[in-house]
Amino acid sequence: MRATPPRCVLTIAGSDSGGGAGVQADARTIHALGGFAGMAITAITAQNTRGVTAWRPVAPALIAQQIEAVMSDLPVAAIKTGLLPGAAAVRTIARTLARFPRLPLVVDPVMGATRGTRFLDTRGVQALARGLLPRATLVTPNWPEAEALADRRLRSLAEAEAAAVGLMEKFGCAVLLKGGHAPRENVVRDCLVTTDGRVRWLTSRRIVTRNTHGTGCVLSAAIATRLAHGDEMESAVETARAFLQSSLRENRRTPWGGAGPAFSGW
Ligand code: PXL
Repeated sequence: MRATPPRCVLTIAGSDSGGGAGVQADARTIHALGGFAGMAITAITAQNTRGVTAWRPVAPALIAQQIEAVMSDLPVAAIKTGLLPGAAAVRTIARTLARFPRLPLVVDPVMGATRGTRFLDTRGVQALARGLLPRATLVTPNWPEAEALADRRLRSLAEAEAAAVGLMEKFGCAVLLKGGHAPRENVVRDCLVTTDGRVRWLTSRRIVTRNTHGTGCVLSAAIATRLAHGDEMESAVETARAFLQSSLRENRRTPWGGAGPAFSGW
């Protein structure tokens, strides 16, 4: 018996048929960290560890109806967004979430798949910047996504840090710029800028697996779950990074690799 019920977390994200990313990775992560996952599916992808073979967006009105169904019933304590399939979907989601201004919102600004498929075009990125990021508690761009949001190339850690600070000032939310896509070295350097202006570099050893798609999904879902439990931003990010690293290490033993927690008991 638990003394307290699990905290509900709503993930607004795409479905990955291979289970590596999207709502499938989010749900495993949320459950592993003591949460309960509600899910609003934004797109359906046909994919496996080798890549995306087809995908279709879910109509914005149906995305909004899923969000409303969850929010009108479950006691949601934090929200995360992942794959958003275009400007219209972003605008509808921003409008729907405006009714819940106090809930922590983690935005993973997914623009494409690790292996190339593009999900969000330039208009979608603009809609994200106008509608959703000003409402976010935290945005978690990888290096290329930060370049798109800041509208400039990032060629050094100093430029990355300046861009992360600039995004925090522009949108008024915390920024976690993830270094997994940054110039290759055997450490991963993430830059966290909180809304008090504090900058912290978080480093960890790079963990190589056969297939690391879904790392961003796991990280943002883990942060949202920790925020749902009442953690401060810095501590939520540290716990989520440690969780992702242990999941990656664990998944080196599966034949297919992968980012999220494999399954309980593995
Ligand atoms: O990792 C980005 C991502 C998010 N969500 C879904 C995806 C992917 C990448 O493939 O398929 C559903």
